Amino acid sequence: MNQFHYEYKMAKSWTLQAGSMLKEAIAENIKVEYKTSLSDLVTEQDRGIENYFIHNIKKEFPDHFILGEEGQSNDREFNPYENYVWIIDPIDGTTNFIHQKRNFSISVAFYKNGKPIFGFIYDPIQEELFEAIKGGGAYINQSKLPEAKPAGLGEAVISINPMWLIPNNKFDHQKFIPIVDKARAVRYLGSAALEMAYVASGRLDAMLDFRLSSWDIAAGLIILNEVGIIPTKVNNEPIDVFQHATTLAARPNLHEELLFYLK
Ligand code: 2AM
Ligand code: CA
Repeated sequence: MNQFHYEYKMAKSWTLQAGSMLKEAIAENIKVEYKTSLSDLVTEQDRGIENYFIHNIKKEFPDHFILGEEGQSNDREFNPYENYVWIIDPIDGTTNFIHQKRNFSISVAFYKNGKPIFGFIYDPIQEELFEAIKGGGAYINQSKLPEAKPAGLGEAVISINPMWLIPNNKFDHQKFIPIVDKARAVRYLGSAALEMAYVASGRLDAMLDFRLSSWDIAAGLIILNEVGIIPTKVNNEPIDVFQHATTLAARPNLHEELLFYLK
């Protein structure tokens, strides 16, 4: 990792700075725009924070590429499996940012030739920085997160996107009935990145979400991996961070138990 120490140091300082900017922004009037529908929101902060990262990355690392949710980097076509790639979600949980002014995060990950190097998920309201360097363990602020322990569904608090619990064209919603029935409790936070960080830190025992994008999961995958949790798609196929994916991240045992109901 020594090789990427400078990238890591810069990424950490940009992420914390971006968090401060978002914290300031929620005290102001947030202007909302719609992307594809009334529930697909974007704000000038989504674009502003993404541009902040793009500006800094291009200045420091001009040969690196950037994948950001708002797509503002204007990178020419590139093969993510053969380059240095920064994967940025400037605000994960934009709806929460607008409505709740909390429960959102900044997700930043750095990959080399398709392989994870490091990732950050920052909740600027709680001032919680989840981070991991591949092979170096995962941390919340300065505290190392322990290896994930097994758990059964009956003692698990799990996060499910409610859209999966109603008839939908992606998945048979009836498969979730026994899961909701048997779980100790079901929650939904609304920031996929934070949900992954919460699974890594034991606040949630599992999270399930659909059709997530690279920027929603890139940092979370690295952090989870460091505590011994390997997220998969809900059909148990491996996740390729550069493709859309359903996501099932759960403690050992619970992952298998959930797959049993989802098959
Ligand atoms: P976002 O806030 O960065 O869009 C709940 O909405 C979770 O699903 C969030 O992490 C959100 O990320 C993600 N998500 C992915 N695609 C989405 C979409 N088309 N509309 C709303 N949320 C989406
Ligand atoms: Ca976003």
